Order: sequence, then C-alpha cells, then structure tokens
Amino acid sequence: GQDASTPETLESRTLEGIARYIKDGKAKKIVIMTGAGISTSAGIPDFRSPETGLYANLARFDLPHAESVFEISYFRNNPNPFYMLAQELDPSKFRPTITHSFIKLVHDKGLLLKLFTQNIDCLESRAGVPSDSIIEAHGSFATASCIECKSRYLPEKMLEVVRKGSVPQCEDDTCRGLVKPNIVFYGEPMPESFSQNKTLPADADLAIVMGTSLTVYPFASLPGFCGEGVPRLLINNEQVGSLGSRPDDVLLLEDCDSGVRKLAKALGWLEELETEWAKT
Ligand code: CNA
Repeated sequence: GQDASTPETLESRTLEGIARYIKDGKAKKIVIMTGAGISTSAGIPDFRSPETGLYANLARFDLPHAESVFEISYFRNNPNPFYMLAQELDPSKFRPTITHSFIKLVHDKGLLLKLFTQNIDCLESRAGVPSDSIIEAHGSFATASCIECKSRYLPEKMLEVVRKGSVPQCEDDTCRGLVKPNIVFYGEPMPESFSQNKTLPADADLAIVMGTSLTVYPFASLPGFCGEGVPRLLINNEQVGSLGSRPDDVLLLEDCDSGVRKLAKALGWLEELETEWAKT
C-alpha cells in the first residue's frame, strides 16, 4: 500500500492533493496508463479479476494454460479458442466508459502528454481521444493481417468469417496463412510506436494509472520511467506494481468510474465529464 512518508511535490497525498496540483497548473503533461479494468464496466471482461476475468472462464477451451489463447505458437496450431473469444469481444458491441471520456477531457484541456493503453478494444478512440495521443501498446482490433506474409485483411471481413464459425485465411493462394487482428500476442514483438515512446513518461509532470494489474512487461515498467517527485495516481480495485512506494504516489483503491468521477468533481469538471460521456 501507500507508505507513510510525507510528499515532496504534492500538498497532500490525497485525491484533493492531486486535484490542487492540477488546478494550480502544475500538471501540463499528464501521462495516462491503462489496462482492461477501465473497460470492465463496458461489459468487456479483463484477464485477471477472479471469477469474472477471461482467465477464470477459459476452462471450456481445454487449453494447456489460460495464456495459451494469446500465444502465437499455440494460435498457429489451434486458432479456434482465440476466434471464439474474438467473437465475444467484438469491440463494436461496447460503449466507452466514463473513464474513457475522462481521458478525452484531459486531452481537450490540453493536458494529455500521451495515453499508453494495453487495451485492444479501441474504446479510447471511440470516446474521441485522437489517435496521435494514443499508444496502443498491445495493438488493436482496428486492423488485421496474415500471420505469415503480413498482408492486410479487412477486420470487418475477419469478424464476418469468424462469426460463421470459420477460420479466416490469407487471400493470397500461395500463402493461405492464418489471419489475426493486429493485437500483440505473447511471443510477438511490441509495436514500434511503443518502443519509440516508452521513455516518454520521463517528460510527464503527472501520471495516472488505471485499471491494470501491471503484470505484463514491458508495459508494466512505464510508471517507473516517471521522474522522482512526479506525482503518480493509481485508480484501481487493488494496489499494483510499485505504486504507493514513492512519497508523491496516491492510491485510490476503488472502481475506475467512481474514482474518475471523484477526481473530476474535485477539479470542477464533473458536469463537463458527464456531458462528454453522454456524447459517446
Ligand atoms: P488484468 O491483468 O486483467 O488486470 C486488470 C486490473 O484492473 C486488475 O488489477 C483489476 O483489479 C482491475 N480492475 C478490474 N476492473 C476494475 C474496475 N472496474 N475498476 C478498477 N479496477 C478494476 O488486465 P491488464 O490490462 O493489466 O493486463 C494486460 C492485458 C489484458 C493486455 O495485454 C490487454 O490486451 C488484455 N486485455 C484487454 C482487454 C480490453 O481491451 N478491454 C480485455 C481483456 C484483456
């Protein structure tokens, strides 16, 4: 949890302390880091929540272990569990949460340095965050391609084939490789956009980490790139990573949506936030 040391930068290690810091104009370059927990209230299960998480519900697929569904070597031999899951997770079925709209609002205020997301559901874009402000660290469902020759495949077409219970294959007759959305599987390299920007948190004057277990590397190392003395706010159901260990870390251990509402209220942004969310 949050250690007891007195803050160096914030007036107090509380949500109000963070709000004051922002209102005083000290946070002009906010880096936001997110994971599956910001989309659970939209109805998309995360990986690791007990009972509701995907890993807890993969037994029916008879996998060697839960992560196999996202392993490139497993996918090559048996893509069916992934495609079954892809059908359920079809991102067009879900609406952004108020947490996504909060990120849009931070952007509209001119305060967003960058959003790093592990999510593949494209809900940040759907909430209106412009693509050049988003680093999709694990890719997304927005594009798809052949895992062998890398040629592009229309994602709508992929979902159409998947919905019929068939396996989408490369349209090049000499290839016929499997098609997969361009999400990063275990065993695949990170996107260049991530590698090129991963030290960007060092330029931030505030970090907000939300809805992630911070267990997947290299993403999980991002909050560590923030400078010492730069406040880091965690809004999550549980304490994760090393957040709470620095004197200007603030832990808000609760639901993301209620947490961002509290922060927005403390900032005097709540009405604007609700209006923004109503547009989605
Ligand atoms: P995770 O490991 O499942 O962790 C989720 C974290 O969020 C946990 O600490 C939960 O306690 C917390 N949490 C869940 N719901 C809430 C909530 N409503 N409010 C506050 N906290 C909550 O997920 P990570 O993102 O950390 O793991 C990385 C994987 C998950 C990435 O590679 C993603 O691609 C992948 N994933 C993405 C999605 C998506 O795009 N929506 C869904 C499922 C998995």
